[in-house]
Formats: sequence, structure tokens, C-alpha cells
Amino acid sequence: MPRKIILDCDPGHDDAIAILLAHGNPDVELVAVTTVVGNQTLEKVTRNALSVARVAGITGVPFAAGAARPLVRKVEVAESIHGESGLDGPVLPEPTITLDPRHAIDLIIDTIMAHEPGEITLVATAGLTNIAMAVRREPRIASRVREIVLMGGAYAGGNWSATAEFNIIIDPEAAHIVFNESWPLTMVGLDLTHQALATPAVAASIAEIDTAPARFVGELLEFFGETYREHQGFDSPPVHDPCAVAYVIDPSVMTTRRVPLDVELTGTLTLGMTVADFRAPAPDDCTTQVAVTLDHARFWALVTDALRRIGDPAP
Ligand SMILES: [Ca+2]
Repeated sequence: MPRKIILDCDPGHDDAIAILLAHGNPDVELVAVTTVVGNQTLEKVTRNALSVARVAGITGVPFAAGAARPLVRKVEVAESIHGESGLDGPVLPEPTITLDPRHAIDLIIDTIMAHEPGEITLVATAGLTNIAMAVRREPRIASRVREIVLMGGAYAGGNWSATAEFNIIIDPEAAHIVFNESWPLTMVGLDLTHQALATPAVAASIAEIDTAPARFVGELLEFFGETYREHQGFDSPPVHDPCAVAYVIDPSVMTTRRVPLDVELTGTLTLGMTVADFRAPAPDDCTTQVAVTLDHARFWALVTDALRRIGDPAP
């Protein structure tokens, strides 16, 4: 039985690849996709998600738009990394599916409550505004999901400040809510995702597939590579978000460590820092863990395998 996931995202180059991985891998089933302001405005990332659905040939999966701004803070987008559209590089096709009329938090709650306890895994690859609002609106989802796996945070240095990662610092209050819930939580942070580099060899293996979705990913990686070189000093771009999906597909693709986690809300230099307590032993009631090391070859094999399975969907 494939693991059923809700993907909450802000496409976003790496979100787009996370959607393709989830769609193309037989061990996970996308049951809903929800969007939230983040890499770009809600309007832009939502349109991007629908465009990616067309590229991937996704039909019959509800897509819903969520929060247009963080809980407390002003909107801060990542145009320097993802461009004006939020998904600059490839030509974005006109969407062919329409949005679910529900707000994302209603779609998240309805989907979790309509399934058996432990059936749905929440995968979050954006700011945590929707997830925080959903669990406040319907607290029963915390014990009903199997787990939450999120791309965000870092235990050793940030990317949007010295200590904070983008998805957390854009809505630290939402992250605080999510990290302090009772659900099992896996933080796939920069410590892990900075190992998921799309090297020239990776780009070549994707180019070899030679389908429309693979060419789309190639164009995404080309743009993402340039902005990561210019603004973050990387030779090859780290492709964060599909790492969270890869963990759900096969947890052994990475190592993890069980540690208490919390989110800094009052630091003058450390706002939005995810603070991990590595002192041993971890408390018995600790339900949080961090991702530590990635099997780079196996991770990218999952992505290329998913692209091969997707093939060339009818336009
Ligand atoms: Ca994202």
C-alpha cells in the first residue's frame, strides 16, 4: 500500500521537483496538494503548482490555496532564488485543472479526518502557516496523522539569516506551533538538504531521460543553479524539498537522530532558529527528530526513477 501524503508547498523550483517525485513514485500517493505564501505570493505559487500538475500529468488530486500571509509577520518572498514568477526558467504551461474551492486548511483537515488514524502523512515544504492554522482549527489532526515530515530549519546554521532557514523565519510563530505539537515530527533541514546537490552528473542523468517533464526539471535546475551560485555561493544547487518526500518513500535514504526541537521567537540574532538539543540521552517523550546524512546516489535515483515512470504525459 502506498503511503498517502498531503503536500503543503510553495512552488518553488524544489517544490516542483517534490511534486514530480511524489507523483512518479509508486510507494507514495498524493491525496492533496495545498499552497501557501512563501517563495512567491500565494497567487503565483498556486498557479505554479497547477502548471506543474499539467507538466506531470496529475489529474484527480485536489489542489487548494491557503494562507496569503504569515500569522504575524509581513510577507517575505524569495525572488532572488526563485525569480519573479516563483518558478523562473522553463515556460510554464497554462493549467488544465482547476483549484478546489476549499481553503487549504479545510482541505487538509477534511482529508485527514476522512481517513483512518495513521493513514495520512503531512509533508510540508514551505512556511508552516497552513499547517499551524489547520491544527489550531482542528486539534484532532495532531493525533490522527501518521507523522509530519517537513523541509525547513537547520541545527547548524541558516540560509536566510546566520541561524535561520527561510521556511521557518518567514513564519516563525507558525513553526513554533507546529514544532510544539504532539505529532511525530521529522525536520529535514539544511543540514541534510545541503547534501542533495544537483551536480553536473545529476543534471546529465536527468537530461538523458529526454521527456517533457525531465526537460522541465532540467530547466528548473539550470535557473536554480544560477541563482544559488550568485546569491548563496554554491557550485551546484541544493534541491531541498524532494528530500522530505524521499524520506517518506524510504526513510533509509537518510540517517536521523531523535532530539528535542524548538523554534526561537525572541532572539535578537536568532529569530526563527530551530534549536536542537543534542544532549544525550533524548527524553523518553521526545517525538521529534532531525535528518543528518543523505545517501546522495540513492536520493537522485529516486528522482530519476520517478521521472522515468511519469514518461511523457499527454499534453
Ligand atoms: Ca518550498
